[in-house]
Amino acid sequence: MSVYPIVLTQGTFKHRDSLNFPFEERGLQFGDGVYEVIRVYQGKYYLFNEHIDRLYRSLEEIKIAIPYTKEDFAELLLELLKKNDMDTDGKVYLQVTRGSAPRDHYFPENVDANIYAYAEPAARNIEMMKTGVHTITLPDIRWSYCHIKSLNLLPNVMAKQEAKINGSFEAIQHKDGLVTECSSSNVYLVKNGKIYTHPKTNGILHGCVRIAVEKFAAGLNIPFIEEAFRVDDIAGADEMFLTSSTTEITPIIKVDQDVIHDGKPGQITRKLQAAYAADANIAQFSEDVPVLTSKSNE
Ligand code: PSZ
Repeated sequence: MSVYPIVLTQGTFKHRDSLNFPFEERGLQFGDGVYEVIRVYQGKYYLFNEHIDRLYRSLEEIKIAIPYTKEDFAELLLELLKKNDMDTDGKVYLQVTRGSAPRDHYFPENVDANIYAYAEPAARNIEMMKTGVHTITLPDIRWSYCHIKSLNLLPNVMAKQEAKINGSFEAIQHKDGLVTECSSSNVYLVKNGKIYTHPKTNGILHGCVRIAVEKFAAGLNIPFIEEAFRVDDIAGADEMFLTSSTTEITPIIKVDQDVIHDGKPGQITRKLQAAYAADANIAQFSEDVPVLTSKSNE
């Protein structure tokens, strides 16, 4: 199955085939909107409030008003899973644009935002999380408001495709030699028992999994340092990993020509993966670290 049949649109539920937005649509013509991707495990949202909070921050930044409180929207998104009897691992994509109106750069007046959300199955990529991934480095050519989860993903798409062409999973982006984030994930470097990652400025998306990782690190007494590392630091890294709602915590074992930690995921990465699984109440897959209970990282 691709997408579950019932989708949420403008506050009501419809069959996915009956959705039709006009071609004069702000999201389509200007990328004038924002989105979220929320992880679902066994039919239950993970880091749900974090995603809702970020959605509302993004909307506020680009001045789109929607007729729902956070609680209303959360209720609708919960209903979406119920209407589809969703009980698998999956994800929900949701998008809000400034609406449908004749093409004009000025914001249209008295036009409703277009809102839709749909659910789809998505298995955890256990193999990738076990073995780790290869990455490349690229200059970060994006705009100055990367904390907004904007629909304008052209630079991200170009970077991700460049990674693929080079036989890699992701592209690590950098500005003036300082690492910001990957094309669709946050990135971290471990050195001497400490985790380093870019501070939560406008230069990166403030990842929901990153919030969780910071919490796990605190529970494990691992220093979490919000300081950008340099591309030059990568060759000497003890471990590296990336995070996103679908890749969870994935080890990075190669960056360009540099092999990280002999090409094997490191112990801190493994501990964080175990903490994630305990927190999300999902299967542990790593045998080389003790299984944590959810209590142990509270
Ligand atoms: O399924 C997918 O392809 C997904 S699910 C989430 C993402 C991709 N990306 C989120 C993201 C991002 O696009 C950028 C530029 N930086 C960081 C992240 C991680 O955000 P969270 O942890 O909220 O998913």
